[in-house]
Amino acid sequence: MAEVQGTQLIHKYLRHNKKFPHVFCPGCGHGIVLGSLVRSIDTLGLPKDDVCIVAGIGCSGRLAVYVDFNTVHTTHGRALTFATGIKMANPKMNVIVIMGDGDSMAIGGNHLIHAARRNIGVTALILNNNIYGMTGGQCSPTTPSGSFSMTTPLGQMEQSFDCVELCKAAKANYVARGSVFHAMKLDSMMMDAITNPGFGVLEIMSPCFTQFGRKNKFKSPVDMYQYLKKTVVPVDRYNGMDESARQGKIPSGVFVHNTEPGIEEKYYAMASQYQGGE
Ligand SMILES: Cc1ncc(C[n+]2csc(CCOP(=O)(O)OP(=O)(O)O)c2C)c(N)n1
Ligand code: SF4
Repeated sequence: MAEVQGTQLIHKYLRHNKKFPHVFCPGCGHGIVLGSLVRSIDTLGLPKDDVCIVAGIGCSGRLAVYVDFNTVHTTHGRALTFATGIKMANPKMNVIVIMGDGDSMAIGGNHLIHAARRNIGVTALILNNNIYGMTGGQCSPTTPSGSFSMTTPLGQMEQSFDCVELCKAAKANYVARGSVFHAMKLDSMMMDAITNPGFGVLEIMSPCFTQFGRKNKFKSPVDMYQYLKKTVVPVDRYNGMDESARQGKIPSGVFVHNTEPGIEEKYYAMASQYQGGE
């Protein structure tokens, strides 16, 4: 049954006869995000023409290439700027932005905090693999302190960003974190994020064995999924833990759930007022 549904979704939503085979390495988490995205849009019943996927550059950015919606594969770090323009021009469009941790929090970090501050009505999916995957494994703003990368061969000396805390501080309307190990929960968070008004962020922990795992003593991609199973815990459980039990754990769930309308709604309401509408 699930297999039949999977085949139907492939035919309905993927550019299966044009853009495949895909570029993802065996065990890459990004393909699971792609599955979750397609299932979520299908379950929500959004017409394909009412969805626009905007992505930056990176392995994560490739997701936009594979799906048969309105899609824009933009420049590294600038996906949110394109998405902002699309949403302001066409507020009825469901605009979903896909970025890596490098894309969203390094080169595009300024756009992330201002999209949150502005409350533009787009959904940002941040695929966090703790590394620059596509370009060979340089450290990113979420590479944990002490871990190894191509540019930190003796261990990362800098602190890392916590995406959820960053977006909370920047006043995003909706902030959640999931993982590709918990795929069913991911589907429901993704639907929640897509349907919530204003700026929504869903951070998704998505392993990259090729560029991060191998350098950090993971034996295989499976080892990385087992790590997610052990370390990603529901936020309620996390909040009930003492400080020592929290060490190494990643809280998951919904952290902010406001329903403030996006700036595009306020803008059009104001425009109509000044054009003599109300
Ligand atoms: C303006 C610009 N700077 C740098 C690059 C090179 N570049 C392409 S992808 C990438 C990093 C991708 O890492 P991330 O955003 O974390 O995505 P991932 O590949 O890990 O999914 C970089 C630095 C670029 N294409 N354009
Ligand atoms: S390099 Fe990493 S992020 Fe890129 S496809 Fe391979 S496993 Fe995925």
